[in-house]
Amino acid sequence: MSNTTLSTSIGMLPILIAPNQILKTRARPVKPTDSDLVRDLIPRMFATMYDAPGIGLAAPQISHSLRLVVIDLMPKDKKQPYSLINPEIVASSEELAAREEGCLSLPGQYAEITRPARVKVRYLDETGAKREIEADGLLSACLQHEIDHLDGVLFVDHLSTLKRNMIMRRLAKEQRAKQDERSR
Ligand code: GNR
Ligand code: NI
Repeated sequence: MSNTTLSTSIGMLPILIAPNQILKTRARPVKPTDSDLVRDLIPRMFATMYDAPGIGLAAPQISHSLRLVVIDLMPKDKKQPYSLINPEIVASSEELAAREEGCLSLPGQYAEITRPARVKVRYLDETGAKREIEADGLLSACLQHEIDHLDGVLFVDHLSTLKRNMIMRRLAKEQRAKQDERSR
């Protein structure tokens, strides 16, 4: 079996790399008629995220402009998977927190991002049940990072134009070098 066939059969999906118009677009809400699609996408999004590896993945990153996110912080191989449909931040703390962020759509790029320290997020789980999470620390940053993706926002959009341009140029350069390696 070819490599491409293997990743397809396991259900993994290619991750879009910035700049890409889908990553800059506000995703549409999931509606009841999307249930078959969402049931198919959730396990494939987890497979893609664990393989990457990453701690979160938003549907626009796999070319589906839908308000759907998966998260698993995976502390010492204890899996705590969350599937979030139509997640909304309903409260944010005044207090801010800074943390180093990365993104599977900006591979190899990292920056310290300041965000509200705590958030309350309302969403539907994979069974369609209404849920709420109150998060701080890494989960809070990850929830905000993923919900940003649904609004067409990347972590670099929280930086100055100068820092954002530096990161985007470095990413383009590294991606060109990778492409050159592949075509050699
Ligand atoms: O794997 C990821 N790590 C991460 C670290 C700090 C804050 C957010 C994240 S999410 C990121 C995976 C990703 O790109 N999700 O969209
Ligand atoms: Ni990301």
